[in-house]
Amino acid sequence: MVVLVAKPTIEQHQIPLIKSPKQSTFLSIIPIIDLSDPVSASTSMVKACSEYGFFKVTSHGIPMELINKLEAEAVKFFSLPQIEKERLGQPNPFGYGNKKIGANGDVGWLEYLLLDITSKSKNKSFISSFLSEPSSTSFCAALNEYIAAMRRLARQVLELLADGLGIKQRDIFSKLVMNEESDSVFRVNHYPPYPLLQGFNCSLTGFGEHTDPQVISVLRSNNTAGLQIALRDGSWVSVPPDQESFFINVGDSLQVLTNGRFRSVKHRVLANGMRSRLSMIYFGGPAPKQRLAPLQQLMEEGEQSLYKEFTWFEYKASAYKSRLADNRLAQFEKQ
Ligand code: GA4
Repeated sequence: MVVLVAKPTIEQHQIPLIKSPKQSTFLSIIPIIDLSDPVSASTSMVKACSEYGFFKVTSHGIPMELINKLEAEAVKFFSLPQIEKERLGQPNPFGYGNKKIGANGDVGWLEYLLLDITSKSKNKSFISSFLSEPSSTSFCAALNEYIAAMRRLARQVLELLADGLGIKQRDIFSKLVMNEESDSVFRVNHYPPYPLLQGFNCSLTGFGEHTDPQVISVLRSNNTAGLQIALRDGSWVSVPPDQESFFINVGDSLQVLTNGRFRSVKHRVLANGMRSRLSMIYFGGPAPKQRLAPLQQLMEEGEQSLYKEFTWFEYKASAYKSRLADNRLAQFEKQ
């Protein structure tokens, strides 16, 4: 008997296609910050955050061994049979997710693990059931060690940013994400290959365009391209992958704290079709009751706040009602 199985079509997944980037968009304008020279790092970081809201850090001191260990555990997890991963339930928003991003209809060509890493979190049910499987002990150990390293790196970057802005209180930004109640998230994204697209000159949307709501995001990916950032003129630039460095994104909260001096960068990921991409992102967020408003230390005489006051709790509640591409800060802007 011959069983005809319909070839999976792109439309079937309802995932938007994007024209593949020209090689020229890879021409790198991405600022590279060498952390071994803190004085020049702080000045160039401020420039990068104002111009792009994005930069790459080198000489970060995080051992490749630790990075590779977590990557290998993640690859092992995503290689599990689909049924086993699905047994973990639907993300709410934390957990294992496949193609659906958030709760409002966004989709992408990826599967992911989204973890609540707030130290005081009571919402640990997903992590504990997932991590209580004997097979995940080594994943759990690698995650804990890696997340601790991400917190330290975020702290270092945020302190250098305070230095670069000439703020005496070095921990003005970093204390927001180092606080025990800081609402931080960790995400591992796996963009599987999609070879059927070969020859079509287009890519599937892996993760649609958006800005990150938190203060800062620290991303590391394997050597597969896909990440793009939007410049001020709206054009997209491809970020050449570099598995030995970390990429830093300014989030919406840091844009507010700096009264728009720093730019929360719009970014997206294209699934390139031929090779799988794996990225691991730490999102450093404030505590729920943290009030978000431009820092007094930065305001010049007569300068008005661009934003109405709000707490991270309020911002997050409204962010979770939004679609990925929405301008989430718009409703908090002063007219
Ligand atoms: C974007 C940044 C982080 O990945 C994330 C995402 C979150 C989710 O996947 O649950 C959101 C998205 C992100 C912003 C708008 C809402 C919430 C999906 C979505 C449609 C974990 C986050 O904090 O905000």
